[in-house]
Amino acid sequence: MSVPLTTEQLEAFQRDGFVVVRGFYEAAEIEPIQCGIHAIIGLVMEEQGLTIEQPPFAPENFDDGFQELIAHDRALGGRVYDAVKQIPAFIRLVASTKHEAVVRQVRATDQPAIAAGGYGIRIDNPQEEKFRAGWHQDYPAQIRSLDGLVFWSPLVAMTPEFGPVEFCVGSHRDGLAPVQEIDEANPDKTGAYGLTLVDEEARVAKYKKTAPLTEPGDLVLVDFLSLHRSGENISDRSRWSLQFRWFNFVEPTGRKLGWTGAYAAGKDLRAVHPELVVD
Ligand SMILES: O=C(O)CCC(=O)C(=O)O
Repeated sequence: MSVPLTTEQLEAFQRDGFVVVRGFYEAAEIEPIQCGIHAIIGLVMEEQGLTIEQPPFAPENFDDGFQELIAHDRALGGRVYDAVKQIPAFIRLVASTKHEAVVRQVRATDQPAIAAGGYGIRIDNPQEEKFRAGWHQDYPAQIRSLDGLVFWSPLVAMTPEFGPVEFCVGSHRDGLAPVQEIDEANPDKTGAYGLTLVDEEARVAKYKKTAPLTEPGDLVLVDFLSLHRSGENISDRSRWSLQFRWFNFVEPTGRKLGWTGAYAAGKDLRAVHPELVVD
């Protein structure tokens, strides 16, 4: 069996609920995605008749012009967001044999699975709250299997100003956390974004926090039960990142539930896991 993670990386993942794997992806896997994003931004500008300057593609400036585009019309950001997850190089990476090998190794399974609708490219815009993920575990938002995994990777070099993802170290070991379906402080957050932890402050207070700074090509592998949240982007550029979610067909809870999805699959968490949702 292929073992992509070292013994140290595997131990760190099991202990902390996440692990950073530097240089997991090659430039040849990442750059075609950045290049596709650059092209889509250009096509949207052209279609809108905008004369925003867009330099030729380079991996460092693949999103040049995007801030001007969303300043002109924020809805065009949504158009780009929906389009970029249909870039062939991105879809090729979703089903990468590298991901499959990690799931096989980490979950000791012969039946890895890709979470339908569980992949995408986040665009965390400067100073925007609506789509910022608060403290959460991925399982209630995705279901599929209790031992699912998130493969998270940045398309821009992370700095503290970008608001890197923050983790509660070791929180996966305390199991599933109950949730409410409304974020009282942010009532415009809906679906998975509206899920908030019950007694959030007390729950997260007990863990050490860390927010690793990563580069394009690095992987952050995250356990579906790990508590984490988006940082605040206080820079003047959008924070672009890849998410791929895989799960395990053999895990008993997922199997019992028929590997159902949640919000992205149009399913109601309350119908599947009533004990998890508190009024
Ligand atoms: O990128 C982020 O800010 C959050 C990502 C996240 O929560 C996830 O992929 O589950």
